[in-house]
Amino acid sequence: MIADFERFEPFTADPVAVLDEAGAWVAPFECDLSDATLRTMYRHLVLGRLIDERLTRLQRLGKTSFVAPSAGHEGAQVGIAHAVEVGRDWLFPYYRDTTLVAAIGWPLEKLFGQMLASKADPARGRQMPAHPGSRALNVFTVASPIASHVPPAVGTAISQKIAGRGDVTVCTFGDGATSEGDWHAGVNFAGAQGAPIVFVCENNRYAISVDLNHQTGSGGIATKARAYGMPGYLVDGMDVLACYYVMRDVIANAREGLGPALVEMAVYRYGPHSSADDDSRYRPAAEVAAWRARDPLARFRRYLEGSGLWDDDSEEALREAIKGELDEASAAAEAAGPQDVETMFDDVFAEMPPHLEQQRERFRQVRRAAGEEA
Ligand SMILES: Cc1ncc(C[n+]2csc(CCOP(=O)(O)OP(=O)(O)O)c2C)c(N)n1
Repeated sequence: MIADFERFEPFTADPVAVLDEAGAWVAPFECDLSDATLRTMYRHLVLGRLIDERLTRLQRLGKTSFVAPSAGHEGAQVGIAHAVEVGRDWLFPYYRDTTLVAAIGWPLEKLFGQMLASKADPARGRQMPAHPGSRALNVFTVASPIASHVPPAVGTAISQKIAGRGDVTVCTFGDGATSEGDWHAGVNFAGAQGAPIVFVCENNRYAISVDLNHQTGSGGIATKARAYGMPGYLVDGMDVLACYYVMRDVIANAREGLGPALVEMAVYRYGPHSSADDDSRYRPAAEVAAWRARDPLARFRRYLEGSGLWDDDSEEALREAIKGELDEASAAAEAAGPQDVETMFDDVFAEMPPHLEQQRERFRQVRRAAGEEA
C-alpha cells in the first residue's frame, strides 16, 4: 500500500529540506509552529549536545563503561521526538538515541542513573549503558543485537492496528541495521500487514568502521521501501524541521490506517562509534569537518535568529540553565549509589523458586565471608 502524501514526494533523489544550510526557509509551505515550540526544539538540540559531552566526560572518569555519542544526530532525533505523541505512541529506539529520549522528557536523573547503573536507574543496572527504556513513556528498552528490536516493534504496531485506537509505533536504527535479517523480516511483515509503524534509519554512513558503500548495493536506504510496498523518504537529517515535518505527516498517515513508511535521515556522527573505537582509523578528518559545517544546531539557530527569536543572550542563558540541570541530575544519579548486586535475584518470578532461594543464600554467605554487607 503506497500512501498518498500531499506535502512530500516519496523516493526523491535529493533529500527533503525545509531550511537551507544558511538557515533560510526553503520549503513550499509555511511554518505552522509556535515561537514557543521552535524555541523548545532548539533547547532540545542543545540539551542533546551537552548531554553527550557530559556522558563522554563520565566515561573518561571511569564512572560509566560505554557511551554511544549522538552528536550530529540531534536534528533527526529532535524532529522525531516532536512528531510522536509521547505516552500514546510506542518508541523502539536504538543505543544512539540519547537526544531522542531526553527530548521526549525521560527524566535526566534516570538517564544518568542508567548510564551509571546506580539506584536511579529504573532498569536496576541490568542493561548496558546507553540502553534506555521507559514504561511510563512507552519506550521499549534498547536491544543490543542490531535490528533485533524491529520484529517486536512491528508486532506492537500490529497490536495497535487490531486495537483500532490510532496509536502508532516508531522504530529507529542505523544504516548497518538494514543489513540484518531481522530488519528485512520485520519491514516485510509490516508492509504485508499494513501496520501503523514508521521505520526511521538514522543513516550516518558508517556501521562502526564499515562504510555505506560496503553495507548495501542500493545506493541508499529509502529506496528499499519499494520492495516492501511502502513509501520511502530521504530527508536531510541535519535539518530538524525537515525531519519533524516528514515524521509528522507519515505518523498522521499511519494513524489514519494508511500503513507503514520508511524514513531515511541523512546524518553524520561527529564522534567515534562509541567510547571504544578510534574513528580516525577509518574515515578522513576532512569528511568529518565537512559534515560538522552542516551542523543542525547552528543551522536552526540561524533560522531562529533570522526570525527574531534568538540572540547571544538567549544562547548563554540556555546553556547555563541546561548545565545546571545536568549538574543536578548527574549528581543525584551518582548520589543514589550503586545498585545492590543481590537485586539480580529479583523481578524474574512472582514467587522465587527454591533453587534461586538457595543460590541467593549461598551468595549471601560468600559476601559475608568476604566481609561485605549482606
Ligand atoms: C547482531 C549484531 N551484530 C553486531 C553487533 C556489534 N555492533 C554494535 S553496533 C554496530 C554497528 C551498527 O551500525 P549502525 O546500525 O549503522 O548504527 P550506528 O552505530 O552507526 O548509529 C555493530 C556491528 C551487534 N550489536 N549486534
